[in-house]
Amino acid sequence: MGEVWTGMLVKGKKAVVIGAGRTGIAAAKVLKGLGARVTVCDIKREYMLEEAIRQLKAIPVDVVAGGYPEITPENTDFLVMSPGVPMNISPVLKAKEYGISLWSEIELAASMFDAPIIAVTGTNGKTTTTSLLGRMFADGGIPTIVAGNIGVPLIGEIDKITPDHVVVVEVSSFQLEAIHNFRPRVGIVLNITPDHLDRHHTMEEYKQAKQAIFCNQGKGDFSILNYDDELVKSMASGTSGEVIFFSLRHTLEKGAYLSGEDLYFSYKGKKTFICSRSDLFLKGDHNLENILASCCAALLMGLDPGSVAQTLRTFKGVKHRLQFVDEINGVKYVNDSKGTNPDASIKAISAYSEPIILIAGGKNKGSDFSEFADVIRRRVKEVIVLGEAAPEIMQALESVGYHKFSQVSSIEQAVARAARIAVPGDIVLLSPACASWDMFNNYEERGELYISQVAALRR
Ligand code: UMA
Repeated sequence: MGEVWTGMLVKGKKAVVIGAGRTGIAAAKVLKGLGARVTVCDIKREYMLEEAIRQLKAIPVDVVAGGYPEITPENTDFLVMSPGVPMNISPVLKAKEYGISLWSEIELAASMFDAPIIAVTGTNGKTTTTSLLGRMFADGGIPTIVAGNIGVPLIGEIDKITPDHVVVVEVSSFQLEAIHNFRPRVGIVLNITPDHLDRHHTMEEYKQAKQAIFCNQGKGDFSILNYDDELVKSMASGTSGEVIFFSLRHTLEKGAYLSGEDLYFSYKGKKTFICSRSDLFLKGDHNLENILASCCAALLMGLDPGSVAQTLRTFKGVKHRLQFVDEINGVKYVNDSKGTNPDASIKAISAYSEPIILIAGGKNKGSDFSEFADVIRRRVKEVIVLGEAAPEIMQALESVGYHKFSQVSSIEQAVARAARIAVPGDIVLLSPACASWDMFNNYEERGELYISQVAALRR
């Protein structure tokens, strides 16, 4: 355990982990390994947690299913929160009342190693940026760990991390909500548009959660911000780290930017050419933002610009994000299951000039669909809606005078209908603008089902 570990010694302590998902299981393993007495609890009933319980019993730790244990100072020394668990549940309120310490998994994990952290947040582009940075450092010959909201709990990776590593972590607003000491060497905020308002309630609260990425930064740390996004730009005054911007529209004295068709990085009076836009494998303005932000972090951490440019020539993006699946009878099928809010799906639609058949819908996270509907009206040939949010999306479409939609009840039906109506030259795009949680455990499951249904069209 690293010297930065300033919290309580874990050995012999009673830890309650909330949530028996990927994070909870990984945290339980580590805490048990460190000698803690661990209880994992989850609101889901036992029959819904069969696989998780099997894994937890094998560690072995205690499990409480179908609710939470009563938290008292006698039975709990500290709580560990999974990201998806909100901060207003009874165990958290009790812990606060009794002064029992409360850890978010990301902060607990970060306190256990000494390697520098590059933390990436924002509404959209986090996963692409995190993956790209991981590739840049690995290509630059630096031992690299990529973890966090990207699907790999950081706490499960700590055994692999040495002080020579660079740790690239995708952090969500959920994870940032519960931090106290988390201090990344480099913090990146890509953009902020409405998302997760069912949990954060207002944009101001959502922004505050994102801004927490900088709250412990100081001398020697870098705060990388999007100059073109007013809300993000305004965070510059709220950090003690060195502010570095990136921009698609402005030439900067300090930061990464696009000038004509070329990408540059300026720092300490020196302007460095990175590469031309045409060299980039990833296309689209939204990806250019992710790329410029990544260049800032990579170059500030000492990577060679030639090596960074080489990665940019070959990096192909991430699964479930505008992922080309197949071309069948002249129709291209694209999986953007990771488009879980209207803004992400608007960007997905905007990435194509071909006629689009869009598959959208799922669980709404408190988003408004009016702008999404307006973009659909202008760019989309037909929409196939599904999931809990289908009525809201259809209503938004009708409000903008768009009627070319139909409703189905599954991804299987959606793909079948899309294949029936598509003509050569069309793109069938799954970009739901919603979370997957009404029908699936996560967006990966939704994307995998889409991919398998597209594959079935060939049979
Ligand atoms: N649970 C409770 N009480 C609650 C809420 C949930 O007991 O009030 C239980 C659930 O019943 C479930 C467990 O908590 O069994 C799930 O915990 P979790 O939601 O934290 O899920 P994990 O599997 O641990 O995955 C989490 C992140 N999930 C969320 O933030 C919702 C994953 O991000 C992340 O990859 C993983 O940790 C590893 O760090 C996913 C995500 O959708 C990709 N993130 C959101 C996004 O990107 O928009 C924020």
